[in-house]
Amino acid sequence: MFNKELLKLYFICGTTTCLGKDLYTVVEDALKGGITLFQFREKGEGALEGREKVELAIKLQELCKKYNVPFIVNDDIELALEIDADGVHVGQDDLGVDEIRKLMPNKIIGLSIGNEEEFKQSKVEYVDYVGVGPVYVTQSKDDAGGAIGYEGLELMRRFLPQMPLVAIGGIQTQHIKDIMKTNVDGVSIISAISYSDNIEKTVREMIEQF
Ligand code: TZP
Ligand code: MG
Repeated sequence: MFNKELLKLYFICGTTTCLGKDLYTVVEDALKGGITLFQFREKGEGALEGREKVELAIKLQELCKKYNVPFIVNDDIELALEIDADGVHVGQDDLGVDEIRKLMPNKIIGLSIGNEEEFKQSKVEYVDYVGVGPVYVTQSKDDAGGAIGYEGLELMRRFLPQMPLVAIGGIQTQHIKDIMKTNVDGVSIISAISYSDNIEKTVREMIEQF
């Protein structure tokens, strides 16, 4: 059974979304601050590929293990299988979650759903949690759909009353209290954490909002 408490403060990052800082240090500081889940999302221009990507993933996975925080891989099912990651997160255009479930019967599978149409085409019975957004406009994902606001989060909660849900997209510390009123289980964040000058402190302040 997936523990939805893990979704509380879900940090997502890769080498292209941390202003050129050292990703290992960024993740270590976020872990020290108290993130509850980490997703390695290595994509976009200049993203690592091949062995470099695998080796960094293994280092980050070992780091997360030290803090007892599960390590999720974005999109790259092959990588997740190769390093025995705790799970994967995929979007609507990736390999179907029914197929992924066959490949990883006991791992965490997360799926992004942005609107009603995507909800209708999603095989949610195969997933452990759903990422819902973007709540606000975001610079961190080129193909993110339009901002869905709190109404979008509330709508997804009506569609999926029992599903662990995590809000995503443009979320800053000061939004967390209001977002949690929509009955999602947590927030997932890239830039408000990775761009911070004091990541550990920022993460602590976020945790205090719950
Ligand atoms: N999926 C929907 S919005 C988004 C992803 C990966 C980007 C979130 O990044 P940020 O910087 O927290 O807005
Ligand atoms: Mg994807």
